[in-house]
Amino acid sequence: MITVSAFKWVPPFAQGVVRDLRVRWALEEAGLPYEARLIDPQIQKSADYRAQQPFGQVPVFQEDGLTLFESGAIVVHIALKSEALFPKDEAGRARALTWVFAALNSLEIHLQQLAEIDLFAAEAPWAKLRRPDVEKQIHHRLGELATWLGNREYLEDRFTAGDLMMTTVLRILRHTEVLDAHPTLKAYKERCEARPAFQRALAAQMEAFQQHERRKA
Ligand SMILES: N[C@@H](CCC(=O)N[C@@H](CS)C(=O)NCC(=O)O)C(=O)O
Repeated sequence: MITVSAFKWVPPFAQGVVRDLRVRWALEEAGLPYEARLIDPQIQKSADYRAQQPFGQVPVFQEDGLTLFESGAIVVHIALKSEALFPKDEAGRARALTWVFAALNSLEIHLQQLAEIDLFAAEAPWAKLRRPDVEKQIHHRLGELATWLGNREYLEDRFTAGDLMMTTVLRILRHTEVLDAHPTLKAYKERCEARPAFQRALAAQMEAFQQHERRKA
């Protein structure tokens, strides 16, 4: 059985964007059953967990003695097993992989900076100075992405792991109104989020948090 590590609970600002969501979504698209392995800060710090994820983060993917970390690597590993995520032809697969990297390397690094400023340092003087430039750079990148997308439904000629990754990256902006300035990207993100596999993955992540909250109440 495939297992995916995920947090027992995170504060509301993080619920629905924790990175095990990408892996859950990929598994749902591929039709591969899995179990979530819920962890807490104590497990995160443990030597056993660090042997699986050197930084103590989620997600960790385990299957038949194979242990993987890094959501990008895990999604690619799953995509290689399923035509639902990677086209069968070599060129199509390479293009989809390109978009996985673009999401993580060309978009996420900028979007994550904004999230860290807003969610962890909003009142810090350095953050107030830095934020306008970060937001400007994000609008620039999103404008370029919107130009690429044009009237297409997806980044290539069909849904792939690249769209999965790009959607989860665009969700990092959900605490802002930044995407409102890029209506085609907003519609693209919502189109991908409307997929039943995404809805199941999101519900599964949220269910763990809700269960934890019910137990605490
Ligand atoms: N590059 C890693 C990032 C993983 C990551 O940032 N995980 C966060 C949750 S979204 C985490 O575990 N944070 C807790 C920590 O860093 O201690 C990946 O994509 O898997």
